[in-house]
Amino acid sequence: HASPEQPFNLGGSDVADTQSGVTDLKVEDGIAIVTVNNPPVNALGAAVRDGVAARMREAAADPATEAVVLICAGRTFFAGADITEFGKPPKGIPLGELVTLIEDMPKPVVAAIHGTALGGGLEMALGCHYRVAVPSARVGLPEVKLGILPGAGGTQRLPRIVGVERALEMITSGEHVPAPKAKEAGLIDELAPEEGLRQAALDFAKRLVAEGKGPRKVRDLSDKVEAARGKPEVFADFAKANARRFRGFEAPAACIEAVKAAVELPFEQGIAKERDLFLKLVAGTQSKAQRYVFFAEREVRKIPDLPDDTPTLPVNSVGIIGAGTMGGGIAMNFLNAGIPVTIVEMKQEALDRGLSVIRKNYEASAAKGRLKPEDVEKRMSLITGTLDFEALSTPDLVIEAVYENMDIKKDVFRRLDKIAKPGAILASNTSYLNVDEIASVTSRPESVIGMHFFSPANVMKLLEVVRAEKASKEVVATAVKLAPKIGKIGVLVGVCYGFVGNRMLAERQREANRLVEEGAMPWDVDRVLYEFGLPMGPFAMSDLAGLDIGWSRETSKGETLREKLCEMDRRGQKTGAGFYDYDANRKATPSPIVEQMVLDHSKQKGITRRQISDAEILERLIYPMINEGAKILEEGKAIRASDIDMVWINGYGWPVYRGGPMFYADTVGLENVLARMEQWEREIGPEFRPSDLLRRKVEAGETFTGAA
Ligand code: T1G
Repeated sequence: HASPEQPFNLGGSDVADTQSGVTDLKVEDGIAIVTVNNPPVNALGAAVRDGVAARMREAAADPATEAVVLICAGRTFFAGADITEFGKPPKGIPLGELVTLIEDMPKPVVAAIHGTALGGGLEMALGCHYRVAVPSARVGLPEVKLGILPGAGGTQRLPRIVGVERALEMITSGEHVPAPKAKEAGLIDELAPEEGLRQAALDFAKRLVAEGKGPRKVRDLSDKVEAARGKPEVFADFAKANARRFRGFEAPAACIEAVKAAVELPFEQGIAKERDLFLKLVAGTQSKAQRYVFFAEREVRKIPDLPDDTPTLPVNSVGIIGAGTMGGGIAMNFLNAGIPVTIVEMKQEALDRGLSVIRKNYEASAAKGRLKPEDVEKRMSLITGTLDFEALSTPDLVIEAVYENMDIKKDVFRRLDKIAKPGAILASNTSYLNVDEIASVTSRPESVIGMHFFSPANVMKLLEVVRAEKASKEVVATAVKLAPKIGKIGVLVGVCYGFVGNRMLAERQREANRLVEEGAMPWDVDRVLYEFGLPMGPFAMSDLAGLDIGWSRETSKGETLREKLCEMDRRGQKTGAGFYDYDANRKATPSPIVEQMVLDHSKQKGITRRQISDAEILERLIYPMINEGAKILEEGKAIRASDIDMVWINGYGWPVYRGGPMFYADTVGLENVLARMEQWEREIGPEFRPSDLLRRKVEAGETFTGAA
């Protein structure tokens, strides 16, 4: 599709020639063509809205104009309201009023859609009387992903065209619907040739005039909303069926309420209801968090000393060492992007198992309809398994995913250094270890970098790109730019133990274990984090991963709860018991055995247990993470606070509606975090010493993100 470099070829020179930032009107054979050009995505900022309103009024007043075509230059039709305007004093004609102005035009208005008509963009198209699109176009109402809902009539007009159920799905998921499917749903009237949208829209408008077809207002269509009248269960059932997906979010429930208003209320009152719900959400913390995340996801690509035009190296082939869980998951990311992979193992049996797991994962996706069967074969055809280490002499990028042990990794890199082709990028998937030390055993430290994938590597979006000291700018820029190409959010981090994510996780883990010794039960800690919005707490996570990772009977000292559980063969879900007891369906219940073990454990350590409130549990788990994040920023191991938040949202499932640990700290108030850390430093120990940056921020009355 179109990209910033190659604007979509709409056909007709005038569209391409429209000056940036203006809204142009030209009349051809009685058809007024209103062209908008507001790069990069034709966001509906105040100037654009006022421009379109003025052109529409001109077209309405011009007796020579019999119909109107609304089209955008550049990459895409309107991609929505201008999100940067939110939270600022309103300027220009409100979007809802502009949509109504278009709908009330005395002459038929045709929307000509390419790229993505999203949010306010689709609402503009719904204000038009007819819609023509190229097959590659996509339409949607993704406001819910910003913690809001369509605020310019989308919740009232969409159900009138596609029906209530489909509208509920589209508005609460924010999905992008391809134009051909949108046409089947009645959203698009005609598909235009990819290279001839402008002419097709013009011809469509001329036919309307020739056939005497005037404006067709969506607001007047009522049969689909009337059909749902008197069936309140439709909305209750939808909410129930999606409760898990909506857990913790405020916007989806408001979306449902707005669509319900489209069914139960006259149009104008439905619009008023939508407005009320929108204003409440847009002012709320959740929407601020989700808008912050939208921009943070794009900020991560911006590296101060690596301008956009930094040269990069080609990555047309990838070698992976190790076909275990990580190696196989990593391979899938490249296969999904159509990049061939050579995967190397030491034993045939491990190689065969690794390849069969990859195939099974794809077949499972195909079984769920997420992948066409032919794509399974296509992806599997791109991977070559071998025991021959020499096969790594050709790939542009080699990633080792071997056992997390420095000596083993050094040995692998010594061997790689001897055979990898000149200029190849040599990456380690290490989650903690010092990448500078790994680079030091090679003759090409400028080519060595960390690429830390998160398990399951084919699912988690986070990729920590670890910037080794001697890595060249080209190698770093290549790895950062590679991330979005393989569907990852790539965050550039510095070399330190655990980089950003796991270094902060260690703080939470230590406090989780301490809280259980002091008086909480493992299930209390898990519940508090689950209710906060994380997918699961640390103890449930340990049971899932297996308590015996890195544990062995020979070396076990039987001191920690985890070691004691392993010694009792309570190794987690896989043994039916760990911190929790599991039934045949792996449903977890708190274990009386573990409860007794915890009480004994505290006694053994001479700790008098106490009742610990949920609030204290939450603070003790999260504030030390925030403090560690501040240290990471101070040490320059992350470029910006929002990068740390990207790590936690995309690597650990931190709830997007809370913006990430650093954004959350801003909502709590840094002075409160500081006060607690000082209290615990006095009461518990020096590990709670507040970071200098945290202290400085509080003294200066500053925040980490400036977005809360
Ligand atoms: N407002 C302001 N800036 C935007 C923007 C928007 N809506 N969409 C994108 N940008 C910027 C983005 O920050 C980036 O900036 C550049 O454009 C390219 O974006 C009333 C209230 C359209 C699919 O949620 O999904 O309408 O980093 O890197 O990958 O009901 O942008 O270059 O400086 O993402 O090709 C609803 C959001 C708004 C769509 C293109 N609309 N945008 O993806 O490029 S709320 C959305 C996207 C609303 C009404 C409500 C994607 C894209 P920079 P990009 P891309």
